[in-house]
Amino acid sequence: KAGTSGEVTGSEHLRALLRPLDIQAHKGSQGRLLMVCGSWGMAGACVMAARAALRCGVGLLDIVCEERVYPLLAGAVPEAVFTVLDGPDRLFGSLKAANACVLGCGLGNGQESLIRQVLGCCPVPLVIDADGLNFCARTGFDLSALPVPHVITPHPGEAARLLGRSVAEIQAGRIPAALELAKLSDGPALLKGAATVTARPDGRFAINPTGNPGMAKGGSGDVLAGMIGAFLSQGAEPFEAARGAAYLHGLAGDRCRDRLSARGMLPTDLSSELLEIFKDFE
Ligand code: NPW
Ligand code: AMP
Ligand code: MG
Repeated sequence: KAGTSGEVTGSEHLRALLRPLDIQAHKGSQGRLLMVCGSWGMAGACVMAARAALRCGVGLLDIVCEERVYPLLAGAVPEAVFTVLDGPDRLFGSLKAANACVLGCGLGNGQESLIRQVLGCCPVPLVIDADGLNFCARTGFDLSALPVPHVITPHPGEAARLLGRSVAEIQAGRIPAALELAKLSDGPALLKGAATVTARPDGRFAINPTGNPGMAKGGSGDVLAGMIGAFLSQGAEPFEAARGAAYLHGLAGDRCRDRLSARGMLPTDLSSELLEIFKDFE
């Protein structure tokens, strides 16, 4: 289509994201990421996103959550600092302290006011996934009006909701759908699935060559959202953070398949595999 141009993401794009650590690095210089994720019944989504972000090197991880999931999350992610929500003031304080925020994984559809507050007052770059996207589709929230850089990460079901189409229609034209999503949100849109497409509003897009059907398991997308959030919090440009994280996520998936089998590998294995990949980049 006129005005569009695509390329395949390669290891050079990942290398550009994985800058060597400064000898003077301290936890305050390695990215401070806030997660507004997880709810009763879906605490695991937050745990998987959080662990993936930590494996990508964030210096500080903050998690905002409801009181009843706090004990679960705190037990599973001891590195994180928690804010148990009891009002908008505390939420704003957490957002202001962060360098980036991940919104939506495992939030469910009962957290409208929390999502509205984050979208309304977040002063830092945002990754919007899962129920953050479902909220926008349901309420017609205008993503293009967000005043901060933002990346949206729909799977084909979420993309169908955002564009008011069927999953089959999205899958029949994945590149045009990703480009349309990028225009709709006025920011990078990452359409997940085999051959993930990351598109920009200006018509440029990247196809991801890594990944396999062993990743088609609940939780894989939560891992990816945490990884993108980590790179954003470390100062990466949003499109580069998204396409580089997709490549890394798929590479971890391919290595897990080779080591563990496509059938048996789990989303949590992806985060562990990152350790081995990073050793090759250091
Ligand atoms: P169908 O069936 O083909 O019409 P939902 P969710 C479609 C959290 N999680 N190719 C497909 O539609 C998430 O973070 C929590 C084609 C499918 O049925 C969310 O907050 C976990 N179609 C929440 O759960 C682990 C595809 O979308 C439908 C497709 C709901 O998220 C799991 C499902 O989408 C989960 O991550 C593809 N590649 N991918 C936890 N442990 O806490 C998706 N579809 O209804 O948005 O449900 O993705 O599970
Ligand atoms: P979600 O549906 O949000 O859990 O996201 C699933 C993640 O797994 C996305 O990053 C997908 O791109 C990836 N994934 C799922 N199925 C496949 C597949 N068949 N090939 C490659 N990647 C996949
Ligand atoms: Mg998901």
